[in-house]
Amino acid sequence: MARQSNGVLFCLDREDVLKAHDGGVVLAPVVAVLCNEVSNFELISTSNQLYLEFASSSLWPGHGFTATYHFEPVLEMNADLMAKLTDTGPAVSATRSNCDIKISSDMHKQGQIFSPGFPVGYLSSTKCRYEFQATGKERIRIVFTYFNLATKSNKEVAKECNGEDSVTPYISVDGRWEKLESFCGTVTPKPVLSNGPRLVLEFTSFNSSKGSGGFRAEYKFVKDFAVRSGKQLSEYPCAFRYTWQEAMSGNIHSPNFPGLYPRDTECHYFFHGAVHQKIKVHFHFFDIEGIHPCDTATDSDYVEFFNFMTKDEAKMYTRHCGQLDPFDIVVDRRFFRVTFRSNDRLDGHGFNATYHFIDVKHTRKVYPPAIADHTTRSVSDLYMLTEAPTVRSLTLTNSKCIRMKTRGFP
Ligand SMILES: [Ca+2]
Repeated sequence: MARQSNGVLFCLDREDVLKAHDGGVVLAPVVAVLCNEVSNFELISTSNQLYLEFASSSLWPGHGFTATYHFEPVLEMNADLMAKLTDTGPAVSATRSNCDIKISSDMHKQGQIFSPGFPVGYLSSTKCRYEFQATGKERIRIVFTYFNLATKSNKEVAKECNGEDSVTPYISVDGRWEKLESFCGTVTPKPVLSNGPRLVLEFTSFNSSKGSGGFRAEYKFVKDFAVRSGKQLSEYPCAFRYTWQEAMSGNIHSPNFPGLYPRDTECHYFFHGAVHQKIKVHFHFFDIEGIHPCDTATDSDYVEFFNFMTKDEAKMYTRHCGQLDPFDIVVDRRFFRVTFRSNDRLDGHGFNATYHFIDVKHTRKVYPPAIADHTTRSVSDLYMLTEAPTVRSLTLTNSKCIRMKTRGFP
């Protein structure tokens, strides 16, 4: 199917999708929903079963999909790897000819990695690859807990890492290894989250550390995209639900915030209020790589807001991208959805926001019975009025008159 130049591109509402469940049954957690055009997408199951579900209900024909599959043995921890993960002394790094490490989530769900010789120091002309492989919904998250690499200029932060000792993350995009921003100097980098089941960190030294200790980082195979709030829904690759019963207010943020968000990622945040509530979301920070109108023609990532649950309802949706000052979104309905979507190039730091379920105030006055059939009330009474059996009409504050039928009206 041809790629649309604008409009809704995420997979949630698409009629033609390929859904992958991490297990042998349809109830197994959904790890990927593919739609539109995708190439070289890789999926690694957690167990020896994977369930693919293809559905097409649109009126437009497509070319479908083709894929290859492999049955692979589970990687196991060996003595050499154990030594590399736990032995960080300078004697080991001096004699070790190969400091490359491959870590699968089958072995460890979390742990630490170090530069060679940490914390004493590393040698010159060293190159180490730390290769990670996740399964299912997991992504690899790296959080640096110590960072002190030697720089030529001895400045605190080297502006460009060219020719400097550095750590560089690589991710797999369309089957190619793509380099992300390199880290050098002494400022601790922000967390890194992979866009799929593979991530490589490459440590390169040109000079000996000269007293700089190197780096230490925690790795973790995470299923929650490092989103720390709401209830994660297993029927989507990345979705979280927020209800008024669980919390009247709280925080939401983009995957891996405050680090860069991962590429090719779609996350949904669903808000469910009570009948008499509206929803307000205040964005404190907003940095989504893209330019207006935030569509595919401009290669933009975006955040989109919806106030409808099904396609049949009256719709409101607005799309945002770029670096924006703090702003509010207020929805006079009990349902709200925020959808984040990133493409396969360029990154931003995402968003951070606070949400509130707000009880609509009932400012209704007491009127004499004689005018009970035609009276003027504020719009905030709307929810109450729909429950009242004797009301025949109401006037909104913008002077439009709406005639309503309610229960009990003759
Ligand atoms: Ca992007």
